Parts: sequence; C-alpha cells; structure tokens
Amino acid sequence: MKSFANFIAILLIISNPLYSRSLDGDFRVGKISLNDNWKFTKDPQGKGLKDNASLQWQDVSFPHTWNAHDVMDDDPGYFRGIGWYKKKIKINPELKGKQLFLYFDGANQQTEVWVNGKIAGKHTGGYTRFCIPISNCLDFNSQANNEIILKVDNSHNENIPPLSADFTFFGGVYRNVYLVVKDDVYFDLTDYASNGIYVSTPSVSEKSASVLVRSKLNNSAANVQRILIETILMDSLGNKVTSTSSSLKLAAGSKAEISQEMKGIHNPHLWSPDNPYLYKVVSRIFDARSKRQIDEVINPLGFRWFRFDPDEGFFLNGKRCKLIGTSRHQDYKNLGNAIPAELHIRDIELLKEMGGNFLRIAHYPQDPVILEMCDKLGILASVEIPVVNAITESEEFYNNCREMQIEMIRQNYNHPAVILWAYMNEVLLKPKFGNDAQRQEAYYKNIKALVQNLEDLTRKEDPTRYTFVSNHGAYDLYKKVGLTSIPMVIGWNLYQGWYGDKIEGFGQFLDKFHKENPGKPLMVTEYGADADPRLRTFNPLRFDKTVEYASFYHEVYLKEIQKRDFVAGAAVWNLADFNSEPREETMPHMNNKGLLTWDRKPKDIYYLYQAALLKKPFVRIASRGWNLRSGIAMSDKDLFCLQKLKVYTNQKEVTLIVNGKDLGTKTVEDHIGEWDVPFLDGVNSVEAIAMQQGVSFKDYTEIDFKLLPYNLSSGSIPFKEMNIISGTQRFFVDDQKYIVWIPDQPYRPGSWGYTGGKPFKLNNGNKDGYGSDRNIKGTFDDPLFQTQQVGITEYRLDVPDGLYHISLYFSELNGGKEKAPLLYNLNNTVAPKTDSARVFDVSVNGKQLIDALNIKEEAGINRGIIKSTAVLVEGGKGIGIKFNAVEGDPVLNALQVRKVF
Ligand code: GCB
Repeated sequence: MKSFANFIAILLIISNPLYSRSLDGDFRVGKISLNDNWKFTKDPQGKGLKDNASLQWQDVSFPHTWNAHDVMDDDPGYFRGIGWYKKKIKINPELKGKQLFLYFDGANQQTEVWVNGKIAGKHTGGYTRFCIPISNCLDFNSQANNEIILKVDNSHNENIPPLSADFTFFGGVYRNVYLVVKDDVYFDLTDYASNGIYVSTPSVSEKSASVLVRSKLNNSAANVQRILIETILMDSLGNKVTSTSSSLKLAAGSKAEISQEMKGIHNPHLWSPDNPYLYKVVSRIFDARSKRQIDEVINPLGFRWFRFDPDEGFFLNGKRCKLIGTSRHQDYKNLGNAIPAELHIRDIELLKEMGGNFLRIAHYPQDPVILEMCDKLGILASVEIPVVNAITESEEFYNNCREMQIEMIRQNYNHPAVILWAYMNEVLLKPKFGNDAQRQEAYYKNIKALVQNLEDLTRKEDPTRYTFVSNHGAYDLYKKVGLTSIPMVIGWNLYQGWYGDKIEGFGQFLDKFHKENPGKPLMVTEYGADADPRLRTFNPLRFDKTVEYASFYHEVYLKEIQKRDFVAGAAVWNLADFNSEPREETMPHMNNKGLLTWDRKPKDIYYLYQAALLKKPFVRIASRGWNLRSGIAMSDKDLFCLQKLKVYTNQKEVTLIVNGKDLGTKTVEDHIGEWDVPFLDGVNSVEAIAMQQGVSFKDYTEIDFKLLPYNLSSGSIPFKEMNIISGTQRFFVDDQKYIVWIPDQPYRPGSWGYTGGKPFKLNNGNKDGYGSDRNIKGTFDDPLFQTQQVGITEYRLDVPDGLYHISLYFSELNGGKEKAPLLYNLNNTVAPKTDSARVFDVSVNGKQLIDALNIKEEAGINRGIIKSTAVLVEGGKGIGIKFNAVEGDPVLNALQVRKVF
C-alpha cells in the first residue's frame, strides 16, 4: 500500500512541486499519461524554433493531429511538414537514479524528442510505439522546469513506408504519450518498445497446456544486481493457476534474457471467438536480498491452437472456423486519426456485433487498445506494416521495413488474437519504371529479395504465427515475382464487379488460384464497393456509389466466400468509411467502402453480415437507413408509390407489415426478403416479423415518404415541390435539408421531364457509373453537380397555376487539368480533355432568364452555380424552360421547383 501511495505522489509532483517533500524513497515503477497541456505549432517553412517568433502556439492535448480538417477542404493536399510540441514538467528529486522514459503509442511519422535542449532520442515510422530514455537529460532539482520539445514530421520521405496509399497520412502525436518510471532493473521496455516479456504456449490441447515466458531484463545500475523473477499464471478471476520463479545475477549495465516454462496446466479454458477466455501472466522482479518488488508487467494469455489448411481453410482449436470480418482504418469524422480510446473500442464492438470473428489491422499497426479488444471479444487478427503500393530500393528503406516489422511483432507478441503477421500490400500495383523493361525487372528482383528478407525475419521473430502478404488481382505478375509462394498464406484483394467489370470473375479467380497453387492457403484480404449513403437507386450499376449496388456486390461476394471451404477467410474493405485525401468522386476525400459511415452509422450492408453471421435470431429492415424517400404516385387514382424494400434475416421466412397491412410472408433466400411496398404520403410504419418456434422476432422503422403527384395538377395530391437530378438513375437524399432529389425522366405530358440530350459520360472507357468523378468545389452536395443532361433543349413541368420558385443547377464538367488516375481504379479514370466552349440562353415561359450562360467563365470548371427565379404560372401553361444553344451543348444538372402559393 505504501509504495502505491508513493507512486501516486510521484505522479502528483509532476504537476505540483508542493508534494515533493512528502515523499520517501521506496518508489514503485509505473506509467502515467502525459497527454495534457502541450503547446503546439506548425512550422511550414521548417525553420525550427530558434528566433522564429512568427510561430503561433496553441494549446493541445494528445491524441492530436494537425490534419483533422484540412483533409476535407477543396484545396488539394494537406499539411505535410513539421509540427512542434512543447511542455514543461517538474520531476520529483527523489526520482534521481531511477530510469525515466517517454513512451509513445504512436506519432506520425518521424519524431525527435528533446529534453532541456538535448536530443534524447528519435523514431522513424508513424504506426509503431517507441520508448525514449530521458533520465540523462533531466534536471531533478525540485524547482527545475524540464522542457520537453517534440519535433514531428509527416513529410513524404522516400525511405519511410508508406510511400503512397489510398489513405491519409495524418501528422502529429495522434496516440497517447506516457511517462514511465522504472527502477534500475526492469523488464526491458527498450526492446523495441515491447514490454520485455514474450509469452507463448508450446503445447495446448483440451486436456493440458504449457506456457513459455521469455523475459528480457535490463540492469542499468553500475553494480551487479541479484534478482528474483516470479511469473504467475492467473485465471480470469485472478486465482493463481501456477507459477514459477528464478534467481538471477545481472552484471553491471547488462541485459539478459531468461525463459521460464509452466507445464502441466490441466483442462485449460480455451480461447475462441465464442468464449474468449483470458488468463493473465503476471511477471515480477524482486530484489533478491530485500525482497522488494521492483518491476511488474501483466500480459494476456489465451490458450488456443490454430492452422491454415490449403483445402479446408482455417482451424481453431481443432475445429473449422471460417474467418469473416473486415479491415479497419483508424480515422473518424472531424477527428482525423487522433481518436479517443472509446472510439477505437466501439469499432471492435461493432465488428463483434456484426458477427465478425476476424480483423485485418490494415495497413499498419494501430492503437494498443485495438488488440486488447480483439483479445477480449474473441476477434482473430492480422497485423501488418505499411509497405503499400511500392518500395524504394534503398538500404534505408529496407532497414526501416525491418525495424517496423520487429517493432510490430515484439510489441504485439502476447495478444492471443494475433494469428498472422503481414508486411506488404499490393506492391506490384503499377509498374514503377514504365517502358524500361530491364529496370522494371531489376525492381521486381529487389522486391522479391525484400519479401524473402521480411519473411525470414518474421518467421525467426515469431515461429508461432503465420505470415501473409496481400496482392491485387494481377495474378501472373505476383506469381512471377514470388509473392504467391514465399509467404505462408496468400492474401488477395479482389474487386471484380467494382474496379474490374465482371462480378463472376471473383469466384473464378479464387478457383484458379486454388487449382494452380496446391498447398497454399488463401485469404480474401480485401473486397468492397463504395456506397455513399446519400445515393440510392432502383437500378444499381457498377461504380454508381449507391448503397444498393454495394449491397448487391456484398451479397454475391459473401455467398462465393462461404461456399468455398478452401477460402480460409475474408475481410471486407472496410469496416468504416475512411479519409483518403486525394480521392474525389461523390464524397471527395473519402473512401466509401465502409460497412459503416465515417461516424460509424451502419449502412444496409452491415445488416447483411449480421444476418449471415449472427447465431441468435436476427431480422433487420435493410433499408432502414433510407428513411426519407420520395417517388411518384402510380396513377392519378392511386395515392401511393410502389418501391422496393429489403429485409435481411437469418430466419427462413419473414413477414412485412406496412401501415398495419400484411404484405405477405416471403421465403428468405440468401438472407434476403424483398417486397414492393405501397408507400403513402407521410410517415409509413414498417414492421418485419420472423417466427421461430412460436416466438416472434421483429424490426420496426418509420419511413417518411414525400409522395409526388402522377399528374402535377392532379387534385388528389397537391403539388408542393420537386427536386430533380439530371443524367442519373440515382436518388440523392439530403437528410440535413430534409429533401430528396429524384432521378430525372423524359417528359411525359401532364407530368414533367426533359426533352433532348443525353446523360454526361466521362470519356474514360468506363461503361458503368455516372457523371464526373471530380470534386465540385464549394459544396458537399457533389452528386448534384456531377451528373447532367447534355444537349437538353427543353424542360417541362405541367404544374397548376400559381407562383413558383425555381432553381436551376449547373456546372461545367468538361476540361480542366487532367487528373492523375486514382491508383486503385484499375480502369484509370481521368477527366475528359475536351475543353470546347459552351454558351447557351435559358428562357422560362417565353421570358429570357439567362443570356449567354458560360458556366466556365462565370464559375470555372467543376464548381456549381445555381440560378433561381420566381415564375407566375397562368392559364394552365405550366412551366416550360427552354435551352437555346449559342455554342456547344446546353446542360442542366438539377432542378428544384417549389410552389409558393
Ligand atoms: C486496395 C487497397 C486499399 C484501397 C482499396 C480501395 O486494393 O489495398 O488500400 O483503399 O483497394 O478502396 O481502392
């Protein structure tokens, strides 16, 4: 008790020197966060702190990134450069002689630590932990203010992976920082910032198990130290199961390693996704003479054994266990990568609630709490270093890769969740040397050498796990370079039906690999389709970014994965939407392949996985996320609109009740039940019910439907407003403004629509998808401006007489600088080069509204403009908008008509 109180006192003195006199000498080792009250400044010119009075300091706490917001603005790029952090701390004089460290869970990507003007240490790499000894730089005088300065740099560096990738390299001290106090002898946390202990289970069966604990020790004292190492195995309740102890003599200033084995553990509780039973391994160092405890480290332990079989997949504890889960990036809306532990935790809970049992921690090691949660919730995991897309052929790059691999393995060694270590993702994405075949071949050879090197290193560091790399679909190339043979498990990132055009190609690819590579286990390490939750359709198309296409894609993939035993597992790309600053498309700067949105709201597809994976009865109205809808009544007499509605369930049959009316019971196929629902104007109640042995399982939602009249002047549904997007079959749901934009249609008398023209198409050879893939500046409603009807001559709305407010939306989508193709888009989307003039007049009901509109001149390319006016409709003439070409083709992107009275 005494020593614990002392430790607290030490911690207090850091912020309050008044406590210093109340301490006595017997300090416990410990670790306390040092996240608060830092000063931060960016140093765009990299001038340093000396005589740089122009730097503006701001108060920050860790986790912190300087890129939380600039990644979402319209200016291409985000700040990649130097940031400085500083802070003053007082250190209790009684700590003199102890070993003090600054421990970083992560800072992106190069960090220098300065203490009182002296460099204490450096670290390279943005995703692994590091530990910097600072005792030698500290002033232990009770009045002394010790100044800590951190220089963090996230500039591009050819020698540090990742070189390029489809995610944002947020800069800053974006994870926790701790002050660690150790005695002279300690479990060696300077061993790549591990905790100095390495736990493995040389034998495990249902009947008995053994535990091997390797402890690395550091004696920083100037004299010999006699110590006792005690290792205790505790069950989940803290009861001692077994223990072992060893005496040791450590030479002055030396390091040592001992192994202790605890055998004959009977009937161990096994760790598995269904029952993630965790033991604790408590490691303690005692001074042999005084028996004083001088260090303590606690690690998790799960008894499990596993294997990958090339034909039968993955086995855990002797039973087949198909691994299904997701990958995960670590960023979150408005926070960048600087997110609190609770949000990391929530992600793993969401994966578990989805029924997932696997997490590919890609493309880099993440916050320690992630694996802590995987251990706790029973999620098997792989971890990898960020060698993505390409390598640099330099000794420094290779060394950095090796260092990162060792850090990753040693820091995460004790997590029972980890089954795989990986070290490369799609390194053959693009030829690096264009047409220079000879140079390209040399590059491939160097990649192969690095693969072999990292493979050997990994197997040596940890013979208890498997290795893998993730390749993309260029099968022959990866085979040639050796990436289908060197690693123990081969991961494939497959996007047939997304980047590649035929979804059937997915299953075919798996079968081909399996047939031609006997003996090699396979995982689908990525598959996914972007879904912008604002975009909905009844005509899903590859690349249209609608939730419906993504749902279709996952329905097909999941089925193909589940029917092949040899597919050991699969990870959806990605658990949640994530930032990828250079991306444009419908939601610029975002990759929308998440099953959850950036702020972790489930998309329809998340429910598909729940239906497929959860064991307990599950029924979910899939389209519950689309609870603001609009559509046209079926006829002048019918006051409803028929639209599809999907339910995902793991039950055999499901019944749908809408507005109290039974719409019938459907036999569920592949977890799907689908109905044509007659939606009424206003709030519709929707209930899905499944019965299992007399017990009913239900889901309920409400869908607000804005019913539009079949004929606009129909008496039964008075015309209020219409929002129409041109050149697309997608609905755009704007939850914030609470309106729905419906897809355009050709003019029908009595109703509304365009005459003339055709939808805008990128001239990129993509036959699917809609509109432009460029960021539309000045708006978040990009889809409204990315599609258009080109060559339109007229728009008519046969509305009743009255005063109307109308808004016409335009943008110029042609021309502009050629965009570098998005690396992952294997179809190499580029904006069309055509830059021809476009000038047209617009008149409304015979009156000229706009003379010689030249969008490019008025707003520039890829920037929307909205022209609004009021029009009085008389004599049953409706609204007629004429587009008169002066030069080039007139266009219309969207149209809003609201009746004033
Ligand atoms: C990939 C990459 C991943 C991308 C993903 C995509 O193959 O490994 O980093 O984010 O494709 O969405 O294009």
